[in-house]
Amino acid sequence: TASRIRCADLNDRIMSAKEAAALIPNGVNVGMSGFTGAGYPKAIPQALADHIREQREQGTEYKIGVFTGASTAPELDGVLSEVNGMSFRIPYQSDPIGRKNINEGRMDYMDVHLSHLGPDVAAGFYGKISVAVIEVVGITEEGHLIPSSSVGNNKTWVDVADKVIIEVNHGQPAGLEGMHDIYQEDFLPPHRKPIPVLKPEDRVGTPYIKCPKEKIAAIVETNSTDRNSSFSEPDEASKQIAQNILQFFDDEIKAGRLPKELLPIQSGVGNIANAVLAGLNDGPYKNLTSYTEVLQDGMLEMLKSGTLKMASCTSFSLSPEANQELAENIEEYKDRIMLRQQEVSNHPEVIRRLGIIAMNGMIEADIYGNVNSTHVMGTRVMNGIGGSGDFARNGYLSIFMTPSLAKGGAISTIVPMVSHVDHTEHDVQVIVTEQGLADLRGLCPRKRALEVINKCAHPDYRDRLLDYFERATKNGRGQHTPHNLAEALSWHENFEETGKM
Ligand code: 0RQ
Repeated sequence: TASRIRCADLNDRIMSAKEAAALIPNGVNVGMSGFTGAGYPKAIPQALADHIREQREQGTEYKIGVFTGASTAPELDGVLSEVNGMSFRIPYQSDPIGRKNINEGRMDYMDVHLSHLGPDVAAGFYGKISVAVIEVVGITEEGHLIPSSSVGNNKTWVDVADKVIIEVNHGQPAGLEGMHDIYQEDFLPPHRKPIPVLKPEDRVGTPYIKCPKEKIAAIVETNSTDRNSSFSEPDEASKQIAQNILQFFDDEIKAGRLPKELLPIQSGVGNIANAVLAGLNDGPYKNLTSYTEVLQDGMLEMLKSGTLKMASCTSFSLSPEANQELAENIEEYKDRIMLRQQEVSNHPEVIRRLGIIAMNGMIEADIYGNVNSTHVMGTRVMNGIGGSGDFARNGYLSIFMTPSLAKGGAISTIVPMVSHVDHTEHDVQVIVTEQGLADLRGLCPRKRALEVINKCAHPDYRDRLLDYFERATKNGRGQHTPHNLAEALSWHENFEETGKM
């Protein structure tokens, strides 16, 4: 079915993944498509990994820098991590082998706000990106690219690369065409203009990525779906977290601080976020909107039930079952889902204007409301900050959620001082666990501490936290944000030494 390549001039560039991978020189930076397991190239990274292995057997170290939208899948991050073929990786990633390489010091990784990466690359902060490898569902008559299940940074990669290598994936629904909105204005100062998104559903660009035909160096045809994993059924803790957030929304509506359709919601990745969406779907809401980066199962359910009127995102992150639901009913979803590039889905200006309700998972929070989203025990990266900072800093409401315990109770997710800071106390308004919800708006640090400890900490750790705080208020040091510095990180140290905080 060659009809997905509608531009006959490009037929001579169709080749095998192996031939296309050979066009990627040793040592270059490559911009690849892919965002939370959706829309990543599926054949070329594998062919490249084979090439890297062969080169190594012949004595040549062959590595590339890999820039994406966000996390990908075993076919990209997995295979390239396995051959240790990435000298540099940015931004958000979640591959288990890649994570091991990073945390054991074999791979350089840099974590950055997702809205920043595209413009910063275009500005030249990261050096040259020579090659773009992009999955699409098709190529138009003019040679423009129809993105697949994610947009991510694809527009930027195509703009800045000298060579563009395309994977046309026949396994992605052709019906995705028309769901994308690619903003074409310049993002670089001093030419930046206001982004005219005044409502989540506003279209401000074109449904395809413009690409000069002469840049297209290779086209590889593939036929497979995104390899997304299923979400686990919400457990009791997740359900209780969802209930606590729903109660908070009710109270905010009653107090006149939120309209009854709420404000556009953003929801992070992971099982907890998905459970919160399920809770919203079971609640009394109708005609909500969403302006988010990832559309996961819970949001598709909400679109189906009418709880959600429309969703703007940059990527899908669906289970195989939800993927099938989308593919089979894509015409019904078409004008209710929009996929934008991540500079726009996560743009501070738009997030601030629309008044987004940001809901993100976290690793831990401290008693003053600083949040760690990325590092286990301060040193080992989990996934990355993703878009949580874009939304938390700029949203109307910034909510962080987690169960109060991790690893079977060996870890309290509420600690005296976070072991790594992603979101400072200034960007965090609400912290929620299954124990309760701490509303930190308008509270000074000492009051925040009592609110967080009393509402969110697990009873097994609550008294120890209160004891820490009370002793800190009597130690004769600063009383704005009381701390016992030598003890502040002792809980993490305990865990590293004994396996329990
Ligand atoms: O580990 O997988 O070994 O069981 O972390 O934790 O509780 O299942 O929660 O799936 O919601 O993920 C912060 C990682 C939470 C995620 C994080 C361990 C826990 C488990 C997962 P196992 P849960 P979730 C939009 C927004 C940053 C990016 C972001 C994340 C695993 O939400 O990556 O928000 N956020 N982006 O056991 C040690 C602790 C722990 C801990 C949890 N305190 N210490 N381990 N875990 N707390 C999307 C994008 O930007 C792309």
